[in-house]
Amino acid sequence: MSATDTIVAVDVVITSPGRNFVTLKITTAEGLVGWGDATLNGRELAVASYLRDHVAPLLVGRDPARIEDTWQYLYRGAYWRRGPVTMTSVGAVDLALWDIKGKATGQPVYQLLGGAVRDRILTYTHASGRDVPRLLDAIDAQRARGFLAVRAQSGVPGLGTVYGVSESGPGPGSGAGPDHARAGQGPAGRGAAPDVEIWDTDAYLRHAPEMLAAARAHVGPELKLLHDVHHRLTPGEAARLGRALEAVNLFWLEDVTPAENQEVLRHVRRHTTVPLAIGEVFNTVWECQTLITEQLIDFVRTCVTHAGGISHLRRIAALAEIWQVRLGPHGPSDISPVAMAASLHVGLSTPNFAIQEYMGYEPVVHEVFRHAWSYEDGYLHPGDEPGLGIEVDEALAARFPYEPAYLPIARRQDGSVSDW
Ligand code: EZ4
Ligand code: CO
Repeated sequence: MSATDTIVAVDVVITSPGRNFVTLKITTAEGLVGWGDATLNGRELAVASYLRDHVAPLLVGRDPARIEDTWQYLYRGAYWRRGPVTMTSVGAVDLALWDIKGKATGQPVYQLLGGAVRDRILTYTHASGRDVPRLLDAIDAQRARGFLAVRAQSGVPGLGTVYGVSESGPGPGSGAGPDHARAGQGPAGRGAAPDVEIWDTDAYLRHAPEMLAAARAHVGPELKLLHDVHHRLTPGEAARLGRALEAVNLFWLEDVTPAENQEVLRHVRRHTTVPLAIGEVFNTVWECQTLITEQLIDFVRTCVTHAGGISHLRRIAALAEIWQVRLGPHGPSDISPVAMAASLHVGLSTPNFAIQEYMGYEPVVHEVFRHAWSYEDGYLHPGDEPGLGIEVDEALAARFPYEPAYLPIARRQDGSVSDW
């Protein structure tokens, strides 16, 4: 890429190999191609339109080397800013430009970010079961594939389908090799409208400590155990749950409350020492600011694609580092392997990066998005290909047209809508 290279094309690729992915492709005059993930689960077409209709025309003719200036232009230059649709779009552009800079210089992106500070990145995966025995089997299946950290979720007695719990037995990964981990439960069900699940906080609070104590007793002291509450509790309930879980020695308890109100975490913090992780639905550093600077969380979970790309995730990491908060980014099967690549380049080069979520992908997703990153024995590595290390098979992608799909919504026993 010479100083005179310019962006000549900006395309949005929508593909649905089992689930929907939106991918940004930026092409330069010198023939370099950069890829970015723009997938926002259940709101895919809003991001596609934002990119196609409002961003692509502004990028053509710009210098692809000016990553930071382009970020400032799209974020600070826009009157309407923040929010998941905007920040996922900005993130996709940022990823694609880092990919181009890597290819232009022949370097993997982690080298451009300062080089490796670790040899490999600890990862955690999911295990779930309709009941505790099935959960324990699912945990065993993930341990057999080498995972050293596992997120445990189970059905709740008296309730039907519970979010994050696979209906189909031993959880993601059954039958697939560890580098082809599978997403057993699709968090977004295909269909014209969201499924409805019934939620009962009291039933959950009676069950969760028992379920997680059983998991700890089953696996022994070493395996890292995590649990996700998906924002369903009040601060008081969260504090009580945290206390009840202290003997389980969790690696983290995730998203205990809807954290728009960052201050409520002060209450949770005063009452329990359980490590807290929050942030997968946050889109900027400002949404984490109080949580980080008051040390109200131990791990910040912002996603490289939904929080404005590599450039912005690095800023969140830098603020968090000062306050001894570590990164544990979101990595579900509803972000594409392009986002996973970007997260791993940040992970290899960021001192306070603790762990990467890795739910895995169906085999066909690994074929559409060929990637240099790899999984081995509980750890991930971004690989050493120039840029992000991604090749998208556009012909294969074109064989899987978009299908509407939504995350479920939760209603309480009385019919009212529950918090996510
Ligand atoms: O619910 O990615 O920690 N991981 C999670 C995920 C999210 C989905 C939402 O699209 O909570 O499973
Ligand atoms: Co989560």
